[in-house]
Amino acid sequence: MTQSRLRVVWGTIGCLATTSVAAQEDARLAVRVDSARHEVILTVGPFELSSMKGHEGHRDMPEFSARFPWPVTAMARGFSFALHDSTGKKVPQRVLHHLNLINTTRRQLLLPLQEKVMAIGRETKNIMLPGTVGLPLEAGTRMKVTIMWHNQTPVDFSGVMLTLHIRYTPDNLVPRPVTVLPISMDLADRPGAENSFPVPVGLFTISREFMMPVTGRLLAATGHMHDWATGLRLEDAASRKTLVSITPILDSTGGISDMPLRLFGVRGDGLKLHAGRRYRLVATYDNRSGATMDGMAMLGGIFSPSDLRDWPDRESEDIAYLDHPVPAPAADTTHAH
Ligand SMILES: [Cu+2]
Repeated sequence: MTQSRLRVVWGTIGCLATTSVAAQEDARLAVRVDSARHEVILTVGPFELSSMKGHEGHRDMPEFSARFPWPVTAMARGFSFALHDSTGKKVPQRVLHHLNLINTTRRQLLLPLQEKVMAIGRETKNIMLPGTVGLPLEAGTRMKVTIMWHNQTPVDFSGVMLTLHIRYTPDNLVPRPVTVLPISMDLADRPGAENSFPVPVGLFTISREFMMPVTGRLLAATGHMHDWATGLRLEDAASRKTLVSITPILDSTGGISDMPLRLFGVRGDGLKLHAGRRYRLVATYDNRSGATMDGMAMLGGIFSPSDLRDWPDRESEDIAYLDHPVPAPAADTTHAH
């Protein structure tokens, strides 16, 4: 594995950032509403992204973070995003490790961490839900955007701007869209810790079980994994039946070039998950890098709870993972992934 130095110089402050930059109301974030097109548009940048070939641990990847109030009461449907350099030329998505849009006022289903409204990785496609479903967000909701850069191309990019278009359905639409919320099932995530794990050389399988806290339908799912990942699946723990299976497409150097998106009838029944039932997440790697790597395995999806009132309160410290039955002490929830 190439241990090339990561060098990212922030456009406006010009310092070498290797840790989280918790900048509030950062000047590099602009938020506007296009009410004719029903879009909230986030523009972030500029960033100077030097080439950094090879994969390194997360602690070496610089992060950008900024907070903003959500501008409109609406049901978010999906997003599209693009990266351009200072000359207006398109920049490949491979410079992005991830971008998270976080709702700091609602917790996740399985962990007492803040809701990730969207999590975009280098392999994520633009996603748009039909207008019949949406994620409810009120005007003024305290949001946060975090970006982690990892320029894996051989090219340096200057003045990189990221534009994120978030499509919404207006609040007054009749009939009202079905409520969906993001769901994140993660092999390692827990409050106050990195959600990564060591992946030894060769074939490697790791699994984790959780007890579903609410009943609902999984409408769509995709994954986030690291180099040399070979698969991610969700099983019914009792019957061992595979419910979701995702196989990443790797390039010749083990990098993930495509992570399939699984749809379970976004307009139809979806894949039903039951409160009180055990599910198992299983990740497989075939690490041919020659050294132990930093792995991740997250199954992210869109989930429609049968009753939103069953969703754990923001104050709840409950953890659905069965390796972690005791609620953890209050921890920093400004998590990288
Ligand atoms: Cu990762």
